[in-house]
Amino acid sequence: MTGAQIIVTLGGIALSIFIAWFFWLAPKGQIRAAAGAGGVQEVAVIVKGGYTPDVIVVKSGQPVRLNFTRQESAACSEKVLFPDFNQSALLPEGEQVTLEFTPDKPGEYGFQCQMGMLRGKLIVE
Ligand SMILES: [Cu+2]
Repeated sequence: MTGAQIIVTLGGIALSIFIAWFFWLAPKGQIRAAAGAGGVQEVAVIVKGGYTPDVIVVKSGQPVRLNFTRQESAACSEKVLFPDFNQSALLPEGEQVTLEFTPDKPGEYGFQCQMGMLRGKLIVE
């Protein structure tokens, strides 16, 4: 085999492994926030019959910015609450609403709609 063939073959194998991981092993709806410029950990959350992603992993002591976009008109999801951080926001349909705060203690913190029917979890490491 030539070098190029080896690279293509290895690339194919790596891709297969990634696809297997992605579909069978990766946790569904969980995301690890990546810190962008300025060290803000930014995550987009879609609100539609639930929160996607509904498990968000962030680092302690760094600001977190959550951009919620509600893609439904059901009254249930019109407000999102983070009781542990004293944060809440109204989510008008189709509008991006940003919540920003800095978790300073590792732990697991729930977030939910105002009736507690939709739930998600913020994991602070
Ligand atoms: Cu609700």
